[in-house]
Amino acid sequence: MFVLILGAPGSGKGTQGKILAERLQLPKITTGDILRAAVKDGTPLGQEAKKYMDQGQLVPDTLILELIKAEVSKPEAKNGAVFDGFPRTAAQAELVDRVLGAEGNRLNHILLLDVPEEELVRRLMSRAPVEGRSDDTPEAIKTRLAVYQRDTAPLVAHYAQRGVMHHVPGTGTIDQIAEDIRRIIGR
Ligand code: B4P
Repeated sequence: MFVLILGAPGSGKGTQGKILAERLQLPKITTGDILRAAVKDGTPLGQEAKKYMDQGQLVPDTLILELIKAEVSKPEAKNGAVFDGFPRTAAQAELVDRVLGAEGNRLNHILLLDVPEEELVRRLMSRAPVEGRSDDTPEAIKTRLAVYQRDTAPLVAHYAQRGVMHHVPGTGTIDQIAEDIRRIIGR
């Protein structure tokens, strides 16, 4: 089973993705974590990605498409995975469809976490002193929310046509939201 968790920055994708992947015993593929590890290790990808991430901009598709292809093609993701933080652009969505389709697979469930913007900002600002992420500054948060509306929100309309998208209210407790997701997926 392939599940995509879609939502704005701060909507709880990482939080719910972890719970879901553990429950379904599937690998979780999180482009944000992979990029942050590359930045930490100072790899060529990390050095380039950092310039965009610190500003709250998306890392360009030219840098990220190969990374996504490699992750989605890994043997451990052959029978399913939870995708968290990608696809974020039309080109990434097209690539995911192509790589899954080549193996006769498709996205089975798309979960859209709905959270109002004031709550998103509150969560990201309260995380800033705890995790020390360089993109949890007021300027970068503003940019990330605007980039989400511009580049990622259009994917919602694209996926809505497939009939596998579910809106999940993302403002309850973490456990309530996880329970909603369990009910939707049926597992
Ligand atoms: P990501 O790591 O994906 O960061 P994000 O969108 O801000 O979401 P995050 O996972 O941190 O937050 P979450 O909603 O789980 O991307 C970071 C950057 O990497 C991007 O800006 C971009 O530059 C780059 N990037 C990543 N993927 C890319 C791609 N595919 N293409 C191009 N660039 C890419 O949770 C936020 C907070 O809310 C948490 O602190 C959590 O504790 C809290 N929370 C969760 N659920 C809650 C609840 N129910 N109630 C209260 N708080 C809750």
